[in-house]
Amino acid sequence: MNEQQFISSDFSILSQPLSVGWQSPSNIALIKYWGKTGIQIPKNASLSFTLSQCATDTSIVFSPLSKPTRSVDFVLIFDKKKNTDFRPKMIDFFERISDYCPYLRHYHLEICSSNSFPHSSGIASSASAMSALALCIMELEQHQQPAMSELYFKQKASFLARLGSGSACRSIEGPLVGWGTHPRITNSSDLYGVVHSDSVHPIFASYRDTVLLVDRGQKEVSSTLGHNLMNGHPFSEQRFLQAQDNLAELVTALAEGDVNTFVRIVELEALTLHAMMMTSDPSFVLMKPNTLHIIQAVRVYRKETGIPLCFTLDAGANVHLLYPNENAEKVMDWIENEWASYCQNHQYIHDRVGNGAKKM
Ligand code: 2P0
Repeated sequence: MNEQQFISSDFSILSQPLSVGWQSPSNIALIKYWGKTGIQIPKNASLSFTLSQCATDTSIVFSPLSKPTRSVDFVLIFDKKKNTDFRPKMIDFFERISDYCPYLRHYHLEICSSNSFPHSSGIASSASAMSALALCIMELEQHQQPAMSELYFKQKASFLARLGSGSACRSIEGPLVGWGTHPRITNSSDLYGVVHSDSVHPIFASYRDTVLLVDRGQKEVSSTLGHNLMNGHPFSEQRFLQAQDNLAELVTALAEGDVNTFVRIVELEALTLHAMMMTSDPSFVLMKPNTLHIIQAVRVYRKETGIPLCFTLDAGANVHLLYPNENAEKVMDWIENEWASYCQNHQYIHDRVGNGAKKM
């Protein structure tokens, strides 16, 4: 597939309003995407677990207009209130996808959205939000072109989501999604995410992710700024090569059920992401003291119990704890007893690996 194949040219505008709705989950990268080129083309391949509890619900009513507008005509209701904060990002998104979805200018869009996780929790919502939006748009496109294949529907949804926010292209399906060309991910592409469908040991199909909300504050570094800091970074080229190697090693570990290698690579990826930000110019320290407390305790806990609990991080202070389902009871007790007090307002979210977005 290349970009041209995602241009919709043969469509007929619906005569009646259409209501659609999708629930899309967040995802957590095991191999991190950090550094991009062109329009949302990743510098290295990434691989993520799709989550299930942390999700965005979006519904759209597409009402046909008597004549097309110059730009997409929309109103956004977020958490039941009219929202203008996200408007600039949405305008950029509609602009970016306009060549691929020219039909959008023939409708008024009433978009209603809400997150299942607490507002301003510090959990990145752009992945779940942009993927839910892209799926709603694809459902309209499918009504206009009923012969569309399921494969095209998902690929284009991921392609559009990527143009909204890179990591969003990994939130359409699950449980493991790769994005970025890589020899070990079958049919991988820089343009959209694909399910990592090769052999994966059952232990990873039911993995748990508990997100410890260490810091609920505003993101200190926007992802756009963060990705840009990789341009001209003295270690970036080496990092991009390392990510490709780490992904290859992780794919083997996933197939073999090798949890020790999984733990080593996943933690290395998280710390490398933060190391890149600490060594960029300007530099950023996004971990908080409690982030480090938790990281150290995870390593001690693993040594003492033999349970393969590990951590990963996004571009912020919150910690994702990853562990097999079979250890869930013990790890959840440990979290409640030891770590709840380190989280802001005692907040943490128990999540698990999921299978992707659902139609509402
Ligand atoms: C990831 N992150 O792979 C990495 C790891 C955060 C840390 O992708 O500029 O919001 O919209 O393409 O996807 C966050 O960046 O960036 C991200 P844009 P995005 O999940």
